[in-house]
Amino acid sequence: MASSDVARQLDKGARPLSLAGHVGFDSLPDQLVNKSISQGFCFNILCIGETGIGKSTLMDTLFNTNFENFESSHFEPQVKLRAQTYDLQESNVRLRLTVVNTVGFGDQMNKQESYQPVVDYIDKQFETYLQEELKIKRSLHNYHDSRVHACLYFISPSGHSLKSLDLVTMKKLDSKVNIIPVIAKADTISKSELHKFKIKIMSELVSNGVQIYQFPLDDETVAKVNTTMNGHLPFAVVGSTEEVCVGNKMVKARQYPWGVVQVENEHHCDFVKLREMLICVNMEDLREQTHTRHYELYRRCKLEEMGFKDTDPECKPVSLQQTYEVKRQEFLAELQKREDEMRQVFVQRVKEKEAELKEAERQLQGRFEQLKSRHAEEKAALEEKKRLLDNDLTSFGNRKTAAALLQPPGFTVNGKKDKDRKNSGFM
Ligand SMILES: Nc1nc2c(ncn2[C@@H]2O[C@H](COP(=O)(O)OP(=O)(O)OP(=O)(O)O)[C@@H](O)[C@H]2O)c(=O)[nH]1
Ligand SMILES: [Mg+2]
Repeated sequence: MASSDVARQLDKGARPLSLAGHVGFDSLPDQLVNKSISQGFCFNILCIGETGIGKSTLMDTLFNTNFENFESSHFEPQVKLRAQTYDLQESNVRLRLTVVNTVGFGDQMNKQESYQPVVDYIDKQFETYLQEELKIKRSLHNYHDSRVHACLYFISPSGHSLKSLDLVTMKKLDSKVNIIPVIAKADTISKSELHKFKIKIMSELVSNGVQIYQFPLDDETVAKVNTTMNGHLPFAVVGSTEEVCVGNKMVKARQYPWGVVQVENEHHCDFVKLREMLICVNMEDLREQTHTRHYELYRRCKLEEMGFKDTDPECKPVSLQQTYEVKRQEFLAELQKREDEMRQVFVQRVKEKEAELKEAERQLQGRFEQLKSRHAEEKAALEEKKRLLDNDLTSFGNRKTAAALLQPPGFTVNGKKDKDRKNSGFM
């Protein structure tokens, strides 16, 4: 146990005792090893780099196998991610390896959003894990962890400087994943240029505040080698699945008209350093960092977004249960408030509608009264006319009677007319 751990335990009041004989808990590390071996391991690598930069070749070279490789076109409308999972075995250790490749990275005219699908992919894996963790019935022991443990960022061997796409992407990812930058196709750059290029890249990363993964120094057994390797970053790598005869041995190499670049020769490139650091020495640290640093950050932000906190505004610790209760009360109060508001709005609407209906009724009544009075007026006028006509009729009847009385007997209006007609010669 490290001395700092002992000190921490002493602080908490633990009492050191010496054992009189062997009890057997010194087998705990062996128990852990056995358990881990039977469970198997899982490791996920994300390769980010332009189309054709050598991602697949490097993966094949690293794991000494032939993964399924699809050549990407340079005409993808946007960046996509393709994940493939393989079960590998070395001695009695099983490794479930997922290789995620960017497809179409750096091929679009507008590269502003190129990093977004990568960020989304990483977040989605964290989210899936978080959802599993938050389940009542969790099955984390046989859960296929798809969180990205290492991100190999392939830098183009231009010898100049990083592209803005590289800086922007790495900056967006450095709090989410362990970034290990590598200079791809390092056989295409001369030794002196490579040295300068490495220095330039590191200074650009520092000046832009990009945090790349540093091989850990807290474990004494690997602190020395890790310190040396941190000084070699970014690794300049060469990939090849071809074997060339060098001396009397077949080695992985790239053969050119002027010579052979041996992948595993440390004078030729940093491939061995990368393999050593990524697979042999720091694979477990990469997995641990992913869980304790990057996932923890994602989880914290997500839970805070959902309103959970460890302390109240007065910095007193609050439990999840208390936070939940407060949230529940807030929610119920909000619900009640909304209900009251809706009720008020409803009452208001009913009142408005009632007023509208009353107004319409009043208008209708007014119109009815108007029509009624006009009708009465017209009726009175008609009655007056009728009365006058009746009067006329009566007086006419009277006059007719009077006229009939005044006529001499045998005189008729017709007789007069007959006579008149005879006189006028119209017969
Ligand atoms: N000079 C040189 N060529 C390499 C190296 N690694 C790969 N290549 C070549 O580069 C070409 C593309 O390699 P891939 O490994 O398919 O590249 P990729 O990044 O996986 O390509 P996509 O998946 O299509 O984006 C092939 O012709 C490889 O032989 C290297 O280290 N040096
Ligand atoms: Mg590929």
